[in-house]
Amino acid sequence: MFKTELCRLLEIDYPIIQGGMAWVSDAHLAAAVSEAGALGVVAAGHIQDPEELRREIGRVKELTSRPFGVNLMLMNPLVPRFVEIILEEGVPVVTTGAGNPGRFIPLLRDAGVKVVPVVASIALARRVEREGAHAVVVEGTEAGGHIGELTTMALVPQVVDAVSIPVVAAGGIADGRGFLAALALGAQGVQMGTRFAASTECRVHENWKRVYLRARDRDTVVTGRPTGHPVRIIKNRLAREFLKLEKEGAPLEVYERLGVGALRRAAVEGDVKGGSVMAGQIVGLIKEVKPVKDIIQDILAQAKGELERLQTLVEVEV
Ligand code: TUI
Repeated sequence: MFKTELCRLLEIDYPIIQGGMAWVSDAHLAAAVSEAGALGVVAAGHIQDPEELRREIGRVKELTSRPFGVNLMLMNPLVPRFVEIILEEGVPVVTTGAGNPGRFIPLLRDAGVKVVPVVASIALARRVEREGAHAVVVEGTEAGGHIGELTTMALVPQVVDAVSIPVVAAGGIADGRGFLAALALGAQGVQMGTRFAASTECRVHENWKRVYLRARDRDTVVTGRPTGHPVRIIKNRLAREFLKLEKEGAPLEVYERLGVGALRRAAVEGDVKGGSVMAGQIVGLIKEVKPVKDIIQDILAQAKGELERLQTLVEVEV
């Protein structure tokens, strides 16, 4: 059930990728997701010592023999060194975000690494396809963290029509209905971040998970638009400070000062009022923290049930 081209490409059982989340998705979460038959992804966005990435990759390999990925947040200046380590360590899959991974694709591809950039536009999807990407994650503005302008619903089918490589939908997906909807839009799979952050195996601070469980539909906001790097976070004290500065037209350095260390403060120290709690709009749907295996199996079961329900709508009466 639900085996797609993406499963064959990445050698996984289910067409589900765990989003790379700086300070949130470590070896422990990634290995749990891979062990459950999807693709676990270690985030490198927050890593400041390349040898720490090597150790993190080593930890995943100790915990699972299944395929996994490393996510490169392209604004991190250490990315060129991270790429060397990824090649040395034989990492099977690389996902990228927050930029154009173009110059790294041939290097990775030639070494047998599957490259799956996260994009938020047709232009970048086409460009990375030309440069040799194996698939693209198309991320809608419903997603948490750094985002683009278009919704998943509008962007996914447009990218599906614009490229020949498999498309993976991201942004606003956390259950079997979203999964099935993504396939209906022409995607070959989904990537989910917020849902996996609220898993038992995720080692983000417990306060972060509590905020997720309490969050409702309108509890995320987009901050940082004036900086050119819009970021979706939970509407807390920090978010209100950001929005106030934006209204006043404060100079960019002021935002930057406020933003430094904010994600770490929330994810590691549990300061969920003064820190940056990144979350997608679908956070309001999440009612319990559960094991990664249950998250995945519940999605597949719900999608199957919903598909059967839809099939009754097209049955011809005799
Ligand atoms: O990268 C993400 N999500 C992220 S990265 C991150 S860390 C961060 N923190 C504060 C500010 C900025 C980053 C937190 N969440 N998702 C993938 C993604 N990539 N979404 C949107 C994009 C994107 C946007 C513009 C990719 C490329 C792009 O333009 C590239 C170009 O040069 O054309």
